[in-house]
Amino acid sequence: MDFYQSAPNLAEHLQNAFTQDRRLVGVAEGLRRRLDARVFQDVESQWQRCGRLAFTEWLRWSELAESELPRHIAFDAWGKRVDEIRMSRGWSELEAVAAQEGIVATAYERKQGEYSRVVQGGLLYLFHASSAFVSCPLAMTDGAARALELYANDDQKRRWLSHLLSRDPAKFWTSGQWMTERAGGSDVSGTSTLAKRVGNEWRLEGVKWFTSATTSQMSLLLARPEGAESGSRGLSLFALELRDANAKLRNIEVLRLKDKLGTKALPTAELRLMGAPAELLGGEGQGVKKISALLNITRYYNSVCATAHMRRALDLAQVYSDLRQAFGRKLREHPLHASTLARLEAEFEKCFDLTFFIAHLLGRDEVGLASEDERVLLRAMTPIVKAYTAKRCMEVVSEVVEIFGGAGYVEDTGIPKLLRDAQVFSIWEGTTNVLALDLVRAFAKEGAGPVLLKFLEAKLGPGTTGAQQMTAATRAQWDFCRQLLAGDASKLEPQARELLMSSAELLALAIRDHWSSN
Ligand code: MFK
Repeated sequence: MDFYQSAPNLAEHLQNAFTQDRRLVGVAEGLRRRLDARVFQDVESQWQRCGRLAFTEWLRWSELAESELPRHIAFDAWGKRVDEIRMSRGWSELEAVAAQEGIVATAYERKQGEYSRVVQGGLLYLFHASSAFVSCPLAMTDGAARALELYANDDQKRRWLSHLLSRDPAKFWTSGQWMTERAGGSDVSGTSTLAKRVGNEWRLEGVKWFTSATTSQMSLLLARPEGAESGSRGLSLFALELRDANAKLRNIEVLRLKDKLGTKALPTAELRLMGAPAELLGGEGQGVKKISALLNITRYYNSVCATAHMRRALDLAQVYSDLRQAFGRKLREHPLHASTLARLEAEFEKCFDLTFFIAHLLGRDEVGLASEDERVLLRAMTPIVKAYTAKRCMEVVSEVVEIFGGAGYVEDTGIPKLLRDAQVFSIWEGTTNVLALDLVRAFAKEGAGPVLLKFLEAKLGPGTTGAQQMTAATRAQWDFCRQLLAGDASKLEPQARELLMSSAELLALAIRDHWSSN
């Protein structure tokens, strides 16, 4: 009889993305000890429901969104410019799910106090890998909500936060974040979008080169008010509503959709602003500083999504290891295969622990409970964890492709897509080098070096359990970091990347027991 390999089926073999995930269950146990019983019960039952949906309904919607890619309809049949972005039903259903589950709202309702970001992180983590990258507009929506919370006036908050934080799909809006331009790229000092005063209004003119939430209802962006100085210091933060009451773009033209390596279901476009009406946020100036509030949230999302992406790839590899027989036994029964899987799981666990630790710090900061040291630690760990999880994600997913052998290289198994999508995490919201430089900025401007050193000393210094768990490799990283962190922050740049990666390894060891300790 002919042989056909059975495909790994997540719903059939693992049932629930929450209950089968030892790390997430560990966080839930930590929350059970820390939250009021009724509050915890609601979290647990929501995570359980989402864990089931992630392997069933949401997965089917995401597959539909991936098979019906976004289309830009520039003109109608009669030649009138319409600039419609046509999306799959799968995409709309997933946006509705995101609103209903309160993936953004949970962080602002703050029902779980300092743990609200952890609860939200769990929801996003369960959603991401079956979301066809609806997680991307959610990241920007959340970042926009944070920037509005910090910088908008009462009227702007009332008009916009009520949409961004809604759980009603009919009312829910997503927001874009438009920074990148043709000349500038990561260096926003080259921003050429001009903001002109026309009567009492601001009107924007320019081209935005990467806008990943083209179907959003609003966006935050950087522009230079007429007459403002050149360079990044002359930029201001603006918000605009993209569409009028008839859903027609307001003085915005879609130039084209990007043909990207991955994230194909996500409509990323080039846009021309032709006098688009906008509003200043928090007055003129300090645009980069203000949009950093948004960036730090989207970088946190990037960490959660990269970690979730790794988990999905590993789930498939784990199932396949039980299904596939080669050389006389299941893959899992081969010692080399088992040790390869164990190494990948260990990489994933470090990423998971770092990500849910910063979720806790972020939640503490947002409810005003973080100490000054914790605030600075969060500032330094945000770029560290973003860059580290992105790089590990690519390595782990690439190994998973290998685990599937030839099948991993064939498109309709769905495995190659995982690798293409993994590459985005190290580019989106700042490349590894941009983040290493952001870490140096945190050292130079916020004194993050001594704070990080003090934190690591307390967890890994002589006599601690962390010290006993150190391997020769982490001990060498510890010596390297100690020397650099105690030195002159202005000389760190050439070694900033090694410093970031080594700090991540040490931090992962330091906070490994965060959820199991009391
Ligand atoms: C999933 C879908 C993917 C779809 C495809 C995606 C492909 C890629 C698409 C994209 O374009 S994503 C967007 C990528 N772009 C970025 O993430 C921006 C990268 N560049 C940076 O992050 C630069 O470091 C930065 C623009 C911030 C540098 O700008 P500046 O003006 O040269 O920085 P400067 O002068 O050091 O900082 C200005 C102020 O902001 C300072 O405060 P003060 O005014 O008080 O001195 C800084 O301390 C503050 N600041 C900067 N970064 C900060 C920050 N504060 C807090 N946190 C930060 N992270």
